[in-house]
Amino acid sequence: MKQKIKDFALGMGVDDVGFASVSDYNSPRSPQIDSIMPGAKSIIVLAYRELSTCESPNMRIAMNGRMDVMEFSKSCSYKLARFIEKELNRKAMTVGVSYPMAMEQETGGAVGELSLRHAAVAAGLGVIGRHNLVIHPELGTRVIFTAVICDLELASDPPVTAELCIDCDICVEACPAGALDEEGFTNVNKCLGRSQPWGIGGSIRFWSKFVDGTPEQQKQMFIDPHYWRLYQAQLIGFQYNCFNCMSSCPVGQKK
Ligand code: B12
Repeated sequence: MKQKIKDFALGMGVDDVGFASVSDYNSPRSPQIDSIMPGAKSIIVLAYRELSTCESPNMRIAMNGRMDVMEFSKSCSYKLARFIEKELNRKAMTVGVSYPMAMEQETGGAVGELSLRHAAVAAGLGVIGRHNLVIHPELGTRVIFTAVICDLELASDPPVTAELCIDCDICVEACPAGALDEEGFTNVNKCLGRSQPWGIGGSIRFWSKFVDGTPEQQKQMFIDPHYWRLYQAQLIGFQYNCFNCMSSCPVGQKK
């Protein structure tokens, strides 16, 4: 059964596939799987190579590469879930790259429904590196995940036991926000402030200033490119302005 699912996924162009039994998924800060899908038995994790766009000094090009993966992955997850429902006659639910996300005060809007890093590690797709990202044995750090949760009983794939992170600390030095200074923990506020300047923080700051401004100041704020960037981000979704921890990692990269 696992081979049938794997062949289907790889046939669509997914780079790698891993299986995790729900009992092997342990992400203490994430919601219980049952709250997403009662009766879920397994998580199928799909891995996609991030293009070299993440190296571009032009952040629109870097983000466009991410949006390509997101669009492609959406179609792959959906097709795999349909395959499980139509061909295997079982229930399946998809988990996307990043959003929609719970926007609750308790989580600070920074906890996904399913932790794809914990799921990927449980599904034998890699190990966590110094940058708190999953390093895949072949794709290195340049890997993005989605998942399909289903009620098929599938055994977990063997975990990756090799220590893939080479402790070079290049990611730590490359982080412009110092968000990785403390080992085993990404400082969310530091990362967000630098990586999503047109995200919720930027939006709140803009509108808070706007409501206190005079009509002339408000007019100036609307003709400032900062507002145009906020506007664009709101139209097309989360816009990352930094990929350094991912692109600087030398593991698995061609010289
Ligand atoms: C919210 C979020 C963020 C928040 C971070 C919140 C957080 N602390 O996790 C912000 C906006 C800061 C962020 C930044 C980035 N993100 Co992000 N993010 C997510 C998202 C949507 C949810 C993560 C979540 O639920 N976190 C809450 C809980 C689970 O985290 P936690 O337990 O506190 O995790 C900490 C530790 O436990 C440890 N950790 C995490 N997983 C595991 C697993 C094991 C086994 C162990 C031992 C430890 C460990 O790392 C964390 C350090 O604070 C996921 C998608 C998803 N649904 O999983 C993508 C995701 C984690 N992001 C991803 C990426 C690529 C990025 C960025 C590079 C941004 C970019 N330009 O793309 C940076 C990287 C920052 C970094 N180096 O840590 C990828 C990671 C891919 C990979 N190879 O690992 C994911 C999986 C998206 C995807 N579908 O591929 N992200």
